[in-house]
Amino acid sequence: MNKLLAEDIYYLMVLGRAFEYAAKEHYLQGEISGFLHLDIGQEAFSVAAVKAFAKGDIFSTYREHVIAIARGIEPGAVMAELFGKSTGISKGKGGSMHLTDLSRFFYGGDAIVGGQIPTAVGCAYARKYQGREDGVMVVFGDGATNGGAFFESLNIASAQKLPLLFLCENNQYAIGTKITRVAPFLHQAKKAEPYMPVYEVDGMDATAVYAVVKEAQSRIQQGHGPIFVEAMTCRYEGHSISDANSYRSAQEMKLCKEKDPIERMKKELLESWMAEPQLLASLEKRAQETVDQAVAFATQSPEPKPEELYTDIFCKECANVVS
Ligand SMILES: Cc1ncc(C[n+]2csc(CCOP(=O)(O)OP(=O)(O)O)c2C)c(N)n1
Ligand SMILES: [Mg+2]
Repeated sequence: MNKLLAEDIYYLMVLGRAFEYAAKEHYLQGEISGFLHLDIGQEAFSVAAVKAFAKGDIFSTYREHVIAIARGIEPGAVMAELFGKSTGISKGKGGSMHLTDLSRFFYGGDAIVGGQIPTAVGCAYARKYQGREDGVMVVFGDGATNGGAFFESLNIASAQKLPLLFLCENNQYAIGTKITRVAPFLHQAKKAEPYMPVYEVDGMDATAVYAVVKEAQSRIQQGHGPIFVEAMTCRYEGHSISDANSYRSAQEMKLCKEKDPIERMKKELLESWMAEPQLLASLEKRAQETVDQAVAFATQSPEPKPEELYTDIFCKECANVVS
């Protein structure tokens, strides 16, 4: 970590939060439809992990807007995707859970909980076969670690020494179900311990997340096989826009927000990196302006044309197989 990178991470976290609040507002106004899973409170994890995992392939959960932006996708192209517009990163056909940009080695989210994990294993196998060294990172929630495909993926990735970083975002909830009701322990890294080295990190601390993911990527690049990192986080909103979050007490939410990752990074910038308060204010202003422009871009963009309905649905070869 250096000062410039710390400022960039701070900027992206502020941008991510402003983006999510704007998405919420426009959803409630009826301009966005379908599912919408907000990342508010978890920005340190989403931004710092992606910034640390340079160049490699990234597979994400459906809670992915901030991850996609941190990977370098234009906020306007993400917002337009949520609006279902033709200028969206998936041409308006994917929506919130399917932001994909192959040019950035970002394969997007998956609406099937944990569905991205075996896909990432396949990608890691391919990368090893091709002799590419950057490695693959797959992001998933605590709830996804209860699925069978997760354990199968740990098993085969470990047996084949695949260059794969399993990155678990443990916000302690799968929709409204507390993880300790459906798993025998709070920390899900325990499940990976028989198979590979595991790391635990405070997911509300961007600097710590950055350091752990950087170290993990460099280790998987050395060919020793997969690594499991678990980051403890806290989401501020309900599971999705249609969840009122009524299963968490005011006290639990208060404790959660006391660890706010943006405030923490700001403090670190001011106290450890001697950042100028004016500089941080200008980053905050730029982040809000960028989000406003993203909304304007999405609003003014055209709908996909009806003749686009069947394009980009299957690759050409797959279409031949299907027909
Ligand atoms: C295979 C499958 N089962 C159930 C669902 C319904 N579902 C959607 S999100 C979710 C919770 C997942 O929780 P977690 O993995 O912790 O991710 P988080 O939402 O906390 O980021 C469930 C059960 C689904 N989409 N796919
Ligand atoms: Mg969860």
